[in-house]
Amino acid sequence: MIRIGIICHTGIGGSATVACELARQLGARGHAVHVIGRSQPARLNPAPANVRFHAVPPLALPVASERLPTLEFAAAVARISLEEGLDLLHAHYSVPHAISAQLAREMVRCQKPLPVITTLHGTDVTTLGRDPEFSAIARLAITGSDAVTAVSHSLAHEASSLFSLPPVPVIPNFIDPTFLPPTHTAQRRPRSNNDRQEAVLVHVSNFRPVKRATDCIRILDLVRHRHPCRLLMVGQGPDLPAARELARSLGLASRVDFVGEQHDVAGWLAAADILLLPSQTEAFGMAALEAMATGLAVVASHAGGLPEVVEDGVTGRLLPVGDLHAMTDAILELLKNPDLADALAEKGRRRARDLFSPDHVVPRYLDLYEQTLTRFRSPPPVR
Ligand code: GMT
Repeated sequence: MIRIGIICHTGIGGSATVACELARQLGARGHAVHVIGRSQPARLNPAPANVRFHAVPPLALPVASERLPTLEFAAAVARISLEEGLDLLHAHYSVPHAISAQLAREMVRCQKPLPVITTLHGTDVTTLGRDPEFSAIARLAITGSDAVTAVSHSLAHEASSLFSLPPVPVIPNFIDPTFLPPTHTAQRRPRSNNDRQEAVLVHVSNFRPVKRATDCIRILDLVRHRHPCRLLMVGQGPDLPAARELARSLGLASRVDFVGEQHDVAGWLAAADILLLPSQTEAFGMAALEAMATGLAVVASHAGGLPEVVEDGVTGRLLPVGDLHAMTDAILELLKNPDLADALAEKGRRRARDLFSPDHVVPRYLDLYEQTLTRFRSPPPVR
């Protein structure tokens, strides 16, 4: 049994989903898991077997008007590591969580060895790694970790070339098919040959500029002239007002439902025909995997790690970033050919189950934990 501290974001983003589901899976395999984050994630309430959540509150320090999240996390992680006798820390995102974990490792060094394993999720490399001010800290977060993984080959290559690192091992994200309540699959929208049936597109994201959420509105505008169609926009973030305004100015307000952040993403996916993910880049694209697992064809950008998740022409369609006409044509082809859409959806479901199931992925994390602990416990070579 390994005592594992998982440090992660606790919202509804993909990295939080993966970290919480990893905690659940490790707990189910008999390991003691302590998830450390800002606020109780809905996915861990009620807490699964052998999993405990520890909230890190903001520090009320009269001399510092600024927030100090990295230090707040470091102090909490060091304390929890000693109280709970943790064997290792697994940080999700290099900045800030790997930095906090490394500070905690140094704070407890005299009392216990505490290796830090870091999983890179995307913007910690693709955005921070290119930022002239932050790239040095992003690099330190990676090189100071005792083991590093990336969620896709695309991200691993980018990290190694940006920071001149040896190859970074890849452990992909996963989805637990049993976590999707059976009613969702049972309620899957029936496809129809009827050309006049209104199709439903769905987009799920945090509406950051990298998601190109306004592309979804423009694509709806192109599709609806050739097929009755509406669009579900699930999530919220900086580009939400621009997406709303674009929908209004194109006369599409009544065809777009902005439903905000939703915990039951699977339920919204099941109410749609096609997932639309026109991102500038995605390290992995958790929304695409969730769509595949719920039996939905995906139309997405050919960018980042998406081709590792969605097989073009087999489980969905991947088109060049920003090519709205190609995405529109791909959607229309699927809407006009429900058998093709069903075939893609079925292959997507199988791909999710065969390549991205917990049983495929979780043992790889456990192997890495064991290897790292062995390395830490063995005495240093005699010189
Ligand atoms: O996409 C985001 O901006 C959120 C971020 C997150 O914290 O979940 O997503 C990143 O990590 C996910 C989980 O590994 C990946 O599925 C997303 O592709 C990745 N986002 C980007 O690379 C833009």
